[in-house]
Amino acid sequence: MKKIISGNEAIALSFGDSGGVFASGYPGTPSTETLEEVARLGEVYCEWAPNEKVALESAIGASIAGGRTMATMKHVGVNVAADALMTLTYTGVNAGLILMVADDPGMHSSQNEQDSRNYAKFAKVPMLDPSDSQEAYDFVRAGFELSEQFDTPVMLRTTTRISHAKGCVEPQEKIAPQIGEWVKNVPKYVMLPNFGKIQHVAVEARLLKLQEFAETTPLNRVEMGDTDLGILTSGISYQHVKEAYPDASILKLGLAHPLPEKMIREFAGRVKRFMIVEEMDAIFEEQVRAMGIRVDIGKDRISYCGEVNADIIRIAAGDAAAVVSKAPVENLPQRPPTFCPGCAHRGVFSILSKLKVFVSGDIGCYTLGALPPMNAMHTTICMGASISAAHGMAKVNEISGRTEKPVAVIGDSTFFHSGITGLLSMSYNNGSALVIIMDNRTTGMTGGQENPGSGSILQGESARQVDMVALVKVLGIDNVVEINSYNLAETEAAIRKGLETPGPYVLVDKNPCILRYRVKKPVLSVNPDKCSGCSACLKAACVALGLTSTGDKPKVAIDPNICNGCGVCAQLCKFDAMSAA
Ligand SMILES: Cc1ncc(C[n+]2csc(CCOP(=O)(O)OP(=O)(O)O)c2C)c(N)n1
Repeated sequence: MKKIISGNEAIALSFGDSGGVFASGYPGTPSTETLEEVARLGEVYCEWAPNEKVALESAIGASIAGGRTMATMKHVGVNVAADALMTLTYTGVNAGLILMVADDPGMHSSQNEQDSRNYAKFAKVPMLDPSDSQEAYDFVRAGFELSEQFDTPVMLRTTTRISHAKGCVEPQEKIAPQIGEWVKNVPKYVMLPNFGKIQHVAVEARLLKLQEFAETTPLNRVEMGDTDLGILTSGISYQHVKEAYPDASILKLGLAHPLPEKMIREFAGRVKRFMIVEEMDAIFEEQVRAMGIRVDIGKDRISYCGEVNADIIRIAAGDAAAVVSKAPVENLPQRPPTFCPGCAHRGVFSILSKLKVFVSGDIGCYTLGALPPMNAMHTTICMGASISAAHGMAKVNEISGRTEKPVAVIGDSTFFHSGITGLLSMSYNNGSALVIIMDNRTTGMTGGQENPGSGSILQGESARQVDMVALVKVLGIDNVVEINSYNLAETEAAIRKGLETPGPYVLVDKNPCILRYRVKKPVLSVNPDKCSGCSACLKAACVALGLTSTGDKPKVAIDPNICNGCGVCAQLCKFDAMSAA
Protein backbone atom coordinates (compact mmCIF):
# COMPACT_ATOMS: atom_id res chain seq x y z
CA MET A 1 0.00 0.00 0.00
CA LYS A 2 1.26 3.49 -0.89
CA LYS A 3 2.10 5.84 1.98
CA ILE A 4 2.85 9.55 2.20
CA ILE A 5 5.91 9.75 4.40
CA SER A 6 9.08 11.77 4.93
CA GLY A 7 12.49 10.69 3.69
CA ASN A 8 13.52 9.79 7.24
CA GLU A 9 10.37 7.71 7.72
CA ALA A 10 10.94 6.04 4.37
CA ILE A 11 14.47 5.02 5.36
CA ALA A 12 13.19 3.62 8.65
CA LEU A 13 10.42 1.69 6.91
CA SER A 14 12.75 0.31 4.29
CA PHE A 15 15.27 -0.70 6.92
CA GLY A 16 12.67 -3.03 8.42
CA ASP A 17 11.41 -4.16 5.01
CA SER A 18 14.94 -4.88 3.74
CA GLY A 19 16.05 -7.36 6.37
CA GLY A 20 17.54 -4.86 8.84
CA VAL A 21 18.46 -6.37 12.18
CA PHE A 22 20.22 -3.68 14.24
CA ALA A 23 20.21 0.11 14.05
CA SER A 24 22.04 2.61 16.20
CA GLY A 25 22.40 6.37 16.01
CA TYR A 26 22.83 9.63 17.82
CA PRO A 27 20.19 12.35 17.44
CA GLY A 28 20.90 15.34 15.26
CA THR A 29 18.62 17.35 13.00
CA PRO A 30 17.72 16.52 10.27
CA SER A 31 18.45 12.79 10.85
CA THR A 32 16.76 12.23 14.23
CA GLU A 33 13.34 10.90 13.20
CA THR A 34 14.89 8.01 11.28
CA LEU A 35 15.80 6.01 14.35
CA GLU A 36 12.72 7.23 16.23
CA GLU A 37 10.62 5.83 13.40
CA VAL A 38 12.47 2.49 13.46
CA ALA A 39 11.58 2.36 17.16
CA ARG A 40 7.97 3.39 16.53
CA LEU A 41 7.53 0.72 13.87
CA GLY A 42 8.80 -1.69 16.50
CA GLU A 43 9.95 -4.43 14.15
CA VAL A 44 13.69 -4.10 14.38
CA TYR A 45 16.02 -3.65 17.33
CA CYS A 46 17.37 -0.10 17.58
CA GLU A 47 19.06 2.09 20.15
CA TRP A 48 20.48 5.53 20.84
CA ALA A 49 24.23 5.47 21.27
CA PRO A 50 25.99 8.09 23.41
CA ASN A 51 27.67 9.42 20.27
CA GLU A 52 28.05 8.72 16.56
CA LYS A 53 31.34 6.87 16.85
CA VAL A 54 29.75 4.39 19.24
CA ALA A 55 26.74 4.11 16.91
CA LEU A 56 28.90 3.24 13.91
CA GLU A 57 31.16 0.90 15.86
CA SER A 58 28.12 -0.93 17.21
CA ALA A 59 26.81 -1.21 13.66
CA ILE A 60 30.19 -2.62 12.57
CA GLY A 61 29.88 -5.27 15.29
CA ALA A 62 26.34 -6.09 14.16
CA SER A 63 27.52 -6.51 10.59
CA ILE A 64 30.38 -8.78 11.63
CA ALA A 65 27.88 -10.82 13.64
CA GLY A 66 25.86 -11.29 10.45
CA GLY A 67 23.00 -8.78 10.74
CA ARG A 68 22.10 -6.08 8.24
CA THR A 69 22.66 -2.84 10.06
CA MET A 70 22.43 0.94 9.90
CA ALA A 71 23.99 3.82 11.83
CA THR A 72 22.18 7.18 11.66
CA MET A 73 23.57 10.66 12.29
CA LYS A 74 23.69 14.23 11.08
CA HIS A 75 26.56 15.49 8.94
CA VAL A 76 28.78 16.64 11.81
CA GLY A 77 28.25 13.26 13.43
CA VAL A 78 30.37 11.72 10.69
CA ASN A 79 33.31 13.75 12.01
CA VAL A 80 32.89 11.96 15.32
CA ALA A 81 32.46 8.57 13.63
CA ALA A 82 35.19 9.19 11.06
CA ASP A 83 37.89 7.28 12.88
CA ALA A 84 35.80 4.13 12.66
CA LEU A 85 34.70 4.88 9.09
CA MET A 86 38.19 5.35 7.71
CA THR A 87 39.21 1.87 8.79
CA LEU A 88 35.81 0.26 8.24
CA THR A 89 36.36 1.02 4.57
CA TYR A 90 39.41 -1.27 4.74
CA THR A 91 37.77 -4.10 6.66
CA GLY A 92 34.61 -4.05 4.61
CA VAL A 93 31.52 -5.73 5.98
CA ASN A 94 29.98 -9.11 6.63
CA ALA A 95 26.24 -8.35 6.45
CA GLY A 96 25.22 -5.10 4.72
CA LEU A 97 26.04 -1.87 6.53
CA ILE A 98 24.56 1.55 5.80
CA LEU A 99 25.79 4.79 7.31
CA MET A 100 22.83 7.14 6.97
CA VAL A 101 23.93 10.75 7.14
CA ALA A 102 21.72 13.83 6.89
CA ASP A 103 23.33 17.01 5.61
CA ASP A 104 21.94 20.45 6.39
CA PRO A 105 22.58 22.88 3.50
CA GLY A 106 21.41 26.29 4.58
CA MET A 107 22.20 25.41 8.21
CA HIS A 108 18.60 25.26 9.38
CA SER A 109 19.81 23.73 12.63
CA SER A 110 23.54 23.10 12.48
CA GLN A 111 26.80 24.73 13.34
CA ASN A 112 28.31 24.26 9.90
CA GLU A 113 27.40 23.32 6.37
CA GLN A 114 29.87 20.53 5.60
CA ASP A 115 29.13 18.36 2.59
CA SER A 116 29.18 14.65 3.43
CA ARG A 117 29.92 13.74 -0.16
CA ASN A 118 33.50 14.63 0.74
CA TYR A 119 33.50 11.73 3.18
CA ALA A 120 32.39 9.23 0.55
CA LYS A 121 35.30 10.31 -1.62
CA PHE A 122 37.68 10.44 1.34
CA ALA A 123 36.69 6.98 2.59
CA LYS A 124 36.38 5.59 -0.96
CA VAL A 125 32.93 4.20 -0.31
CA PRO A 126 29.78 4.34 -2.42
CA MET A 127 27.27 7.04 -1.57
CA LEU A 128 23.59 7.03 -2.45
CA ASP A 129 21.86 10.40 -2.79
CA PRO A 130 18.04 10.08 -2.98
CA SER A 131 15.87 12.80 -4.53
CA ASP A 132 12.57 11.96 -2.79
CA SER A 133 10.95 9.68 -0.23
CA GLN A 134 10.50 6.83 -2.71
CA GLU A 135 14.18 6.85 -3.55
CA ALA A 136 15.06 7.13 0.14
CA TYR A 137 13.08 3.91 0.59
CA ASP A 138 14.50 2.16 -2.47
CA PHE A 139 18.09 3.20 -1.80
CA VAL A 140 18.14 1.45 1.58
CA ARG A 141 17.40 -1.84 -0.18
CA ALA A 142 19.91 -1.00 -2.93
CA GLY A 143 22.42 0.06 -0.29
CA PHE A 144 22.34 -3.30 1.45
CA GLU A 145 22.78 -5.11 -1.85
CA LEU A 146 25.65 -2.85 -2.84
CA SER A 147 27.27 -3.23 0.56
CA GLU A 148 27.20 -7.02 0.41
CA GLN A 149 28.08 -7.29 -3.28
CA PHE A 150 31.14 -5.03 -3.01
CA ASP A 151 32.09 -5.76 0.62
CA THR A 152 31.86 -2.11 1.58
CA PRO A 153 30.03 0.21 3.92
CA VAL A 154 27.55 2.33 1.98
CA MET A 155 26.76 5.93 2.83
CA LEU A 156 23.14 6.95 2.34
CA ARG A 157 23.02 10.71 2.30
CA THR A 158 19.98 12.91 2.69
CA THR A 159 19.64 16.65 3.05
CA THR A 160 17.12 18.52 5.20
CA ARG A 161 14.50 18.72 2.43
CA ILE A 162 14.73 15.02 1.63
CA SER A 163 14.68 14.03 5.30
CA HIS A 164 11.71 16.20 6.22
CA ALA A 165 9.59 16.64 3.11
CA LYS A 166 6.86 14.04 2.59
CA GLY A 167 6.23 12.14 -0.60
CA CYS A 168 4.49 9.08 -1.90
CA VAL A 169 6.20 5.75 -1.23
CA GLU A 170 5.29 2.36 -2.57
CA PRO A 171 7.02 -0.20 -0.36
CA GLN A 172 8.74 -3.19 -1.94
CA GLU A 173 8.15 -6.77 -0.96
CA LYS A 174 9.39 -7.37 2.54
CA ILE A 175 12.58 -9.37 3.05
CA ALA A 176 12.75 -11.37 6.26
CA PRO A 177 15.90 -10.67 8.26
CA GLN A 178 18.47 -13.39 7.88
CA ILE A 179 21.31 -13.49 10.32
CA GLY A 180 24.45 -14.81 8.71
CA GLU A 181 27.55 -16.38 10.13
CA TRP A 182 29.48 -14.60 12.91
CA VAL A 183 32.76 -14.47 11.09
CA LYS A 184 36.28 -14.76 12.51
CA ASN A 185 38.61 -13.48 9.82
CA VAL A 186 41.77 -11.96 11.22
CA PRO A 187 43.33 -10.55 8.00
CA LYS A 188 40.01 -8.88 7.16
CA TYR A 189 39.05 -7.47 10.52
CA VAL A 190 42.30 -6.94 12.42
CA MET A 191 43.82 -3.86 10.88
CA LEU A 192 47.43 -4.35 11.87
CA PRO A 193 49.69 -2.60 9.33
CA ASN A 194 50.44 -5.76 7.36
CA PHE A 195 46.79 -6.65 6.99
CA GLY A 196 45.87 -3.00 6.40
CA LYS A 197 48.30 -2.77 3.47
CA ILE A 198 46.58 -5.68 1.76
CA GLN A 199 43.14 -4.27 2.50
CA HIS A 200 44.10 -0.87 1.09
CA VAL A 201 44.87 -2.51 -2.23
CA ALA A 202 41.47 -4.21 -2.03
CA VAL A 203 39.82 -0.83 -1.41
CA GLU A 204 41.39 0.64 -4.55
CA ALA A 205 40.33 -2.40 -6.60
CA ARG A 206 36.82 -2.14 -5.16
CA LEU A 207 36.60 1.49 -6.17
CA LEU A 208 37.46 0.61 -9.77
CA LYS A 209 34.75 -2.05 -9.78
CA LEU A 210 32.28 0.44 -8.31
CA GLN A 211 33.18 2.90 -11.06
CA GLU A 212 32.27 0.25 -13.63
CA PHE A 213 29.06 -0.48 -11.75
CA ALA A 214 28.21 3.25 -11.76
CA GLU A 215 28.19 3.25 -15.57
CA THR A 216 25.35 0.76 -15.85
CA THR A 217 23.36 0.85 -12.63
CA PRO A 218 19.78 2.14 -12.90
CA LEU A 219 20.59 4.25 -9.82
CA ASN A 220 21.99 6.71 -12.38
CA ARG A 221 19.82 7.72 -15.30
CA VAL A 222 19.75 10.02 -18.28
CA GLU A 223 16.52 11.89 -19.00
CA MET A 224 17.11 13.16 -22.50
CA GLY A 225 15.12 16.26 -23.42
CA ASP A 226 16.04 19.56 -25.01
CA THR A 227 19.74 19.31 -25.87
CA ASP A 228 20.30 23.04 -25.63
CA LEU A 229 20.90 22.60 -21.89
CA GLY A 230 22.10 19.42 -20.16
CA ILE A 231 22.32 19.29 -16.38
CA LEU A 232 24.22 16.86 -14.16
CA THR A 233 22.69 16.74 -10.70
CA SER A 234 21.66 14.54 -7.75
CA GLY A 235 19.64 14.51 -4.54
CA ILE A 236 17.35 17.44 -3.81
CA SER A 237 19.02 19.53 -6.52
CA TYR A 238 17.34 17.25 -9.07
CA GLN A 239 13.93 18.52 -7.90
CA HIS A 240 15.00 22.15 -8.25
CA VAL A 241 16.42 21.43 -11.70
CA LYS A 242 13.11 19.81 -12.77
CA GLU A 243 11.24 22.88 -11.51
CA ALA A 244 13.56 25.33 -13.26
CA TYR A 245 13.97 23.44 -16.53
CA PRO A 246 11.38 20.64 -16.91
CA ASP A 247 12.34 20.14 -20.56
CA ALA A 248 16.12 20.16 -20.23
CA SER A 249 18.25 17.02 -20.54
CA ILE A 250 19.25 15.71 -17.15
CA LEU A 251 21.86 13.23 -15.96
CA LYS A 252 20.53 12.27 -12.55
CA LEU A 253 22.97 10.51 -10.25
CA GLY A 254 21.50 8.28 -7.57
CA LEU A 255 25.01 7.06 -6.87
CA ALA A 256 26.86 10.24 -5.94
CA HIS A 257 30.17 8.42 -5.55
CA PRO A 258 32.00 7.08 -7.49
CA LEU A 259 31.06 8.91 -10.68
CA PRO A 260 30.26 7.23 -14.03
CA GLU A 261 32.92 8.88 -16.17
CA LYS A 262 31.85 7.44 -19.54
CA MET A 263 28.22 8.26 -18.93
CA ILE A 264 29.05 11.85 -18.02
CA ARG A 265 31.40 12.30 -21.00
CA GLU A 266 28.80 10.99 -23.38
CA PHE A 267 26.03 13.11 -21.88
CA ALA A 268 28.14 16.28 -21.93
CA GLY A 269 28.94 15.57 -25.58
CA ARG A 270 25.26 15.41 -26.50
CA VAL A 271 24.25 18.81 -25.10
CA LYS A 272 25.08 22.33 -26.20
CA ARG A 273 25.61 23.77 -22.71
CA PHE A 274 26.68 21.41 -19.93
CA MET A 275 25.73 22.54 -16.43
CA ILE A 276 26.34 20.97 -13.03
CA VAL A 277 23.90 21.75 -10.24
CA GLU A 278 25.01 20.66 -6.79
CA GLU A 279 24.45 22.17 -3.36
CA MET A 280 27.48 23.13 -1.28
CA ASP A 281 30.83 21.81 -2.50
CA ALA A 282 31.98 21.36 -6.09
CA ILE A 283 32.38 17.61 -5.60
CA PHE A 284 31.02 16.60 -9.01
CA GLU A 285 32.44 19.58 -10.81
CA GLU A 286 36.01 19.13 -9.61
CA GLN A 287 35.96 15.47 -10.60
CA VAL A 288 34.30 16.13 -13.95
CA ARG A 289 36.80 18.87 -14.79
CA ALA A 290 39.63 16.52 -13.76
CA MET A 291 38.23 14.03 -16.32
CA GLY A 292 38.88 16.72 -18.93
CA ILE A 293 35.19 17.26 -19.60
CA ARG A 294 34.17 20.86 -20.25
CA VAL A 295 31.71 22.37 -17.78
CA ASP A 296 29.92 25.45 -19.08
CA ILE A 297 28.04 26.41 -15.93
CA GLY A 298 28.84 25.33 -12.40
CA LYS A 299 30.15 26.73 -9.18
CA ASP A 300 31.28 29.91 -10.90
CA ARG A 301 27.55 30.76 -10.99
CA ILE A 302 26.11 28.82 -8.05
CA SER A 303 27.18 29.55 -4.48
CA TYR A 304 29.01 27.08 -2.27
CA CYS A 305 26.86 28.38 0.59
CA GLY A 306 23.25 27.57 1.36
CA GLU A 307 20.57 25.73 -0.54
CA VAL A 308 19.89 25.79 -4.25
CA ASN A 309 16.46 26.68 -5.65
CA ALA A 310 14.87 26.98 -9.06
CA ASP A 311 15.58 30.71 -9.34
CA ILE A 312 19.24 30.28 -8.50
CA ILE A 313 19.48 27.67 -11.24
CA ARG A 314 17.64 29.83 -13.78
CA ILE A 315 19.83 32.83 -13.02
CA ALA A 316 22.99 30.70 -13.19
CA ALA A 317 21.89 29.39 -16.59
CA GLY A 318 21.56 32.99 -17.75
CA ASP A 319 17.80 33.05 -17.91
CA ALA A 320 17.05 36.77 -17.83
CA ALA A 321 13.35 36.14 -17.29
CA ALA A 322 14.00 34.41 -13.95
CA VAL A 323 11.89 35.65 -11.09
CA VAL A 324 13.77 35.89 -7.87
CA SER A 325 11.41 34.63 -5.16
CA LYS A 326 11.66 36.71 -2.06
CA ALA A 327 10.39 35.63 1.32
CA PRO A 328 8.21 38.41 2.74
CA VAL A 329 10.53 39.14 5.63
CA GLU A 330 11.14 42.84 5.27
CA ASN A 331 8.74 44.33 7.79
CA LEU A 332 8.44 41.46 10.21
CA PRO A 333 9.77 41.89 13.75
CA GLN A 334 12.85 39.81 14.57
CA ARG A 335 12.08 36.92 16.87
CA PRO A 336 15.37 35.39 17.94
CA PRO A 337 15.09 31.94 19.54
CA THR A 338 15.16 31.90 23.31
CA PHE A 339 14.87 29.52 26.25
CA CYS A 340 11.43 28.01 26.82
CA PRO A 341 9.44 29.64 29.63
CA GLY A 342 10.43 27.75 32.76
CA CYS A 343 13.68 26.36 31.29
CA ALA A 344 16.24 25.67 33.99
CA HIS A 345 19.05 27.04 31.82
CA ARG A 346 17.67 30.57 32.30
CA GLY A 347 18.72 30.95 35.94
CA VAL A 348 22.32 29.88 35.34
CA PHE A 349 22.75 32.20 32.35
CA SER A 350 21.20 35.21 34.09
CA ILE A 351 23.88 34.82 36.78
CA LEU A 352 26.74 34.18 34.34
CA SER A 353 25.59 37.29 32.49
CA LYS A 354 25.60 39.33 35.69
CA LEU A 355 29.08 38.08 36.68
CA LYS A 356 30.45 38.84 33.19
CA VAL A 357 32.69 35.75 33.22
CA PHE A 358 34.11 34.10 30.12
CA VAL A 359 31.88 31.17 29.19
CA SER A 360 33.23 28.37 27.03
CA GLY A 361 30.03 27.01 25.56
CA ASP A 362 28.78 23.88 23.93
CA ILE A 363 25.98 22.71 21.68
CA GLY A 364 22.47 22.33 23.01
CA CYS A 365 19.53 24.48 24.07
CA TYR A 366 21.91 26.29 26.41
CA THR A 367 23.77 27.76 23.40
CA LEU A 368 20.94 30.31 23.37
CA GLY A 369 22.71 31.83 26.39
CA ALA A 370 25.02 33.46 23.82
CA LEU A 371 22.20 35.67 22.51
CA PRO A 372 20.97 39.00 23.94
CA PRO A 373 20.03 39.89 26.58
CA MET A 374 22.14 37.18 28.29
CA ASN A 375 25.24 37.49 26.08
CA ALA A 376 26.74 34.90 28.38
CA MET A 377 28.49 32.43 26.10
CA HIS A 378 31.64 33.26 24.23
CA THR A 379 32.59 30.14 22.28
CA THR A 380 30.67 27.26 20.71
CA ILE A 381 32.74 24.98 18.51
CA CYS A 382 31.48 21.42 18.45
CA MET A 383 29.90 18.94 20.83
CA GLY A 384 32.10 18.42 23.88
CA ALA A 385 34.48 21.30 23.19
CA SER A 386 33.32 23.45 26.12
CA ILE A 387 35.33 21.67 28.80
CA SER A 388 38.47 20.97 26.77
CA ALA A 389 38.53 24.54 25.42
CA ALA A 390 38.03 25.95 28.93
CA HIS A 391 40.95 23.78 30.02
CA GLY A 392 43.18 25.28 27.30
CA MET A 393 42.06 28.79 28.24
CA ALA A 394 42.80 28.16 31.90
CA LYS A 395 46.30 26.88 31.09
CA VAL A 396 47.10 30.00 29.04
CA ASN A 397 45.67 32.18 31.80
CA GLU A 398 47.88 30.40 34.30
CA ILE A 399 50.97 30.85 32.11
CA SER A 400 50.20 34.53 31.57
CA GLY A 401 49.38 35.23 35.21
CA ARG A 402 45.72 36.05 34.49
CA THR A 403 43.55 35.13 37.45
CA GLU A 404 40.13 34.85 35.80
CA LYS A 405 38.79 31.30 35.82
CA PRO A 406 36.87 30.21 32.70
CA VAL A 407 33.43 28.65 32.95
CA ALA A 408 32.38 25.72 30.76
CA VAL A 409 28.66 25.06 30.29
CA ILE A 410 27.57 21.71 28.88
CA GLY A 411 24.35 19.68 28.71
CA ASP A 412 23.96 16.10 29.92
CA SER A 413 23.67 14.55 26.46
CA THR A 414 26.69 16.50 25.27
CA PHE A 415 28.63 15.51 28.37
CA PHE A 416 27.94 11.83 27.71
CA HIS A 417 28.66 12.33 24.00
CA SER A 418 32.12 13.83 24.30
CA GLY A 419 32.42 15.99 27.40
CA ILE A 420 33.61 13.17 29.67
CA THR A 421 37.04 12.98 28.04
CA GLY A 422 37.52 16.77 28.29
CA LEU A 423 36.82 16.65 32.02
CA LEU A 424 39.11 13.65 32.38
CA SER A 425 41.87 15.66 30.73
CA MET A 426 41.23 18.62 33.02
CA SER A 427 41.38 16.35 36.03
CA TYR A 428 44.47 14.48 34.81
CA ASN A 429 46.36 17.59 33.69
CA ASN A 430 45.67 19.54 36.85
CA GLY A 431 43.45 22.08 35.13
CA SER A 432 41.29 24.73 36.68
CA ALA A 433 37.89 25.71 35.35
CA LEU A 434 34.34 25.88 36.61
CA VAL A 435 32.20 23.36 34.75
CA ILE A 436 28.41 23.61 34.90
CA ILE A 437 26.56 20.51 33.71
CA MET A 438 22.98 21.32 32.80
CA ASP A 439 21.63 17.85 33.52
CA ASN A 440 18.05 18.22 32.31
CA ARG A 441 17.77 14.43 31.75
CA THR A 442 17.22 14.67 28.05
CA THR A 443 18.72 15.61 24.72
CA GLY A 444 16.61 18.75 24.62
CA MET A 445 17.85 20.54 21.52
CA THR A 446 16.90 17.75 19.13
CA GLY A 447 13.45 17.20 20.58
CA GLY A 448 13.91 15.48 23.93
CA GLN A 449 15.49 12.15 23.18
CA GLU A 450 16.54 9.64 25.82
CA ASN A 451 20.17 9.40 26.88
CA PRO A 452 22.21 7.44 29.43
CA GLY A 453 21.07 9.86 32.15
CA SER A 454 17.37 9.91 31.38
CA GLY A 455 16.55 6.54 32.92
CA SER A 456 14.90 5.16 29.81
CA ILE A 457 15.83 3.86 26.38
CA LEU A 458 14.75 4.90 22.89
CA GLN A 459 11.58 2.82 23.12
CA GLY A 460 10.71 4.52 26.44
CA GLU A 461 11.28 1.48 28.66
CA SER A 462 13.21 2.09 31.86
CA ALA A 463 16.96 1.70 31.82
CA ARG A 464 20.02 2.05 34.04
CA GLN A 465 20.43 5.74 34.82
CA VAL A 466 23.92 7.15 35.11
CA ASP A 467 24.55 9.04 38.34
CA MET A 468 26.06 12.28 37.03
CA VAL A 469 27.67 13.31 40.31
CA ALA A 470 29.24 9.88 40.80
CA LEU A 471 30.48 9.89 37.20
CA VAL A 472 32.13 13.28 37.66
CA LYS A 473 33.74 12.12 40.90
CA VAL A 474 35.13 8.99 39.35
CA LEU A 475 36.89 11.17 36.75
CA GLY A 476 38.92 12.54 39.64
CA ILE A 477 36.95 15.69 40.43
CA ASP A 478 36.63 16.23 44.19
CA ASN A 479 34.54 19.40 44.08
CA VAL A 480 31.15 18.41 42.69
CA VAL A 481 28.11 20.30 43.94
CA GLU A 482 24.46 19.95 42.98
CA ILE A 483 22.66 23.21 42.39
CA ASN A 484 19.07 24.28 41.92
CA SER A 485 19.18 26.92 39.21
CA TYR A 486 15.65 28.12 40.01
CA ASN A 487 17.09 29.58 43.20
CA LEU A 488 19.18 32.45 41.90
CA ALA A 489 20.81 33.45 45.20
CA GLU A 490 21.94 29.91 45.95
CA THR A 491 23.14 29.36 42.39
CA GLU A 492 25.07 32.63 42.39
CA ALA A 493 26.77 31.69 45.64
CA ALA A 494 27.70 28.27 44.21
CA ILE A 495 29.08 29.81 41.01
CA ARG A 496 31.09 32.37 42.97
CA LYS A 497 32.51 29.62 45.19
CA GLY A 498 33.42 27.57 42.12
CA LEU A 499 35.18 30.56 40.59
CA GLU A 500 37.12 31.32 43.77
CA THR A 501 38.22 27.74 44.48
CA PRO A 502 41.38 26.73 42.63
CA GLY A 503 41.29 23.60 40.48
CA PRO A 504 38.44 21.92 38.63
CA TYR A 505 35.03 22.58 40.14
CA VAL A 506 31.81 21.06 38.83
CA LEU A 507 28.24 22.18 39.42
CA VAL A 508 25.41 19.88 38.36
CA ASP A 509 21.92 21.26 37.85
CA LYS A 510 19.47 18.37 37.80
CA ASN A 511 16.31 20.32 37.06
CA PRO A 512 14.52 18.45 34.28
CA CYS A 513 13.67 19.84 30.85
CA ILE A 514 10.21 21.37 31.33
CA LEU A 515 9.19 20.66 27.75
CA ARG A 516 10.20 17.01 27.79
CA TYR A 517 8.89 16.27 31.30
CA ARG A 518 5.90 18.65 31.13
CA VAL A 519 6.72 20.37 34.42
CA LYS A 520 4.22 23.14 35.18
CA LYS A 521 4.15 25.29 38.31
CA PRO A 522 1.50 27.90 39.22
CA VAL A 523 1.81 30.87 36.89
CA LEU A 524 2.93 34.28 38.18
CA SER A 525 1.25 37.64 37.77
CA VAL A 526 2.50 41.22 38.20
CA ASN A 527 1.11 43.63 40.75
CA PRO A 528 1.05 46.86 38.68
CA ASP A 529 1.13 48.98 41.83
CA LYS A 530 4.47 47.48 42.76
CA CYS A 531 5.99 47.30 39.26
CA SER A 532 8.25 50.28 38.64
CA GLY A 533 8.70 49.48 34.95
CA CYS A 534 12.47 49.19 35.49
CA SER A 535 12.60 46.13 33.17
CA ALA A 536 15.18 44.30 35.32
CA CYS A 537 13.03 41.16 34.99
CA LEU A 538 13.23 41.31 31.19
CA LYS A 539 16.87 40.22 31.54
CA ALA A 540 15.37 36.76 32.13
CA ALA A 541 14.68 36.75 28.38
CA CYS A 542 11.33 35.04 28.89
CA VAL A 543 8.68 35.27 26.19
CA ALA A 544 5.95 35.27 28.86
CA LEU A 545 7.09 38.76 29.89
CA GLY A 546 6.03 41.90 28.05
CA LEU A 547 5.60 45.60 28.60
CA THR A 548 2.12 47.15 28.75
CA SER A 549 1.65 50.82 28.17
CA THR A 550 -1.77 51.53 29.62
CA GLY A 551 -0.66 53.99 32.34
CA ASP A 552 1.79 56.85 32.04
CA LYS A 553 4.72 54.47 32.42
CA PRO A 554 5.13 51.06 30.77
CA LYS A 555 4.78 48.18 33.20
CA VAL A 556 5.59 44.52 32.94
CA ALA A 557 2.84 42.00 32.38
CA ILE A 558 3.01 38.18 32.38
CA ASP A 559 1.13 36.14 29.79
CA PRO A 560 -0.54 33.42 31.90
CA ASN A 561 -0.81 31.14 28.87
CA ILE A 562 2.94 31.08 28.45
CA CYS A 563 4.30 31.48 32.00
CA ASN A 564 5.60 28.29 33.53
CA GLY A 565 5.90 29.63 37.07
CA CYS A 566 9.66 29.11 37.36
CA GLY A 567 10.04 32.30 39.41
CA VAL A 568 13.29 33.55 37.87
CA CYS A 569 11.72 36.89 36.86
CA ALA A 570 10.33 37.34 40.39
CA GLN A 571 13.82 36.94 41.81
CA LEU A 572 15.19 39.56 39.43
CA CYS A 573 12.51 42.04 40.57
CA LYS A 574 13.66 44.40 43.33
CA PHE A 575 10.12 45.56 44.07
CA ASP A 576 8.57 42.20 44.86
CA ALA A 577 6.01 42.82 42.12
CA MET A 578 5.51 39.20 41.01
CA SER A 579 3.67 36.49 42.82
CA ALA A 580 1.78 33.29 42.10
CA ALA A 581 -1.58 34.18 40.60
C1 LIG B 1 28.41 15.71 16.47
C2 LIG B 1 27.02 16.23 16.66
N1 LIG B 1 26.02 15.35 16.82
C3 LIG B 1 24.75 15.80 17.01
C4 LIG B 1 24.48 17.13 17.04
C5 LIG B 1 23.05 17.63 17.23
N2 LIG B 1 22.89 18.15 18.61
C6 LIG B 1 23.02 19.45 18.87
S1 LIG B 1 22.94 19.75 20.50
C7 LIG B 1 22.65 18.17 20.87
C8 LIG B 1 22.48 17.67 22.27
C9 LIG B 1 21.84 18.60 23.19
O1 LIG B 1 21.49 17.94 24.37
P1 LIG B 1 22.06 18.35 25.77
O2 LIG B 1 23.54 18.46 25.76
O3 LIG B 1 21.51 17.42 26.77
O4 LIG B 1 21.50 19.83 25.99
P2 LIG B 1 19.99 20.38 25.99
O5 LIG B 1 19.66 20.73 24.59
O6 LIG B 1 19.11 19.31 26.57
O7 LIG B 1 20.04 21.60 26.84
C10 LIG B 1 22.63 17.42 19.73
C11 LIG B 1 22.37 15.99 19.71
C12 LIG B 1 25.57 18.02 16.85
N3 LIG B 1 25.41 19.34 16.82
N4 LIG B 1 26.82 17.54 16.68
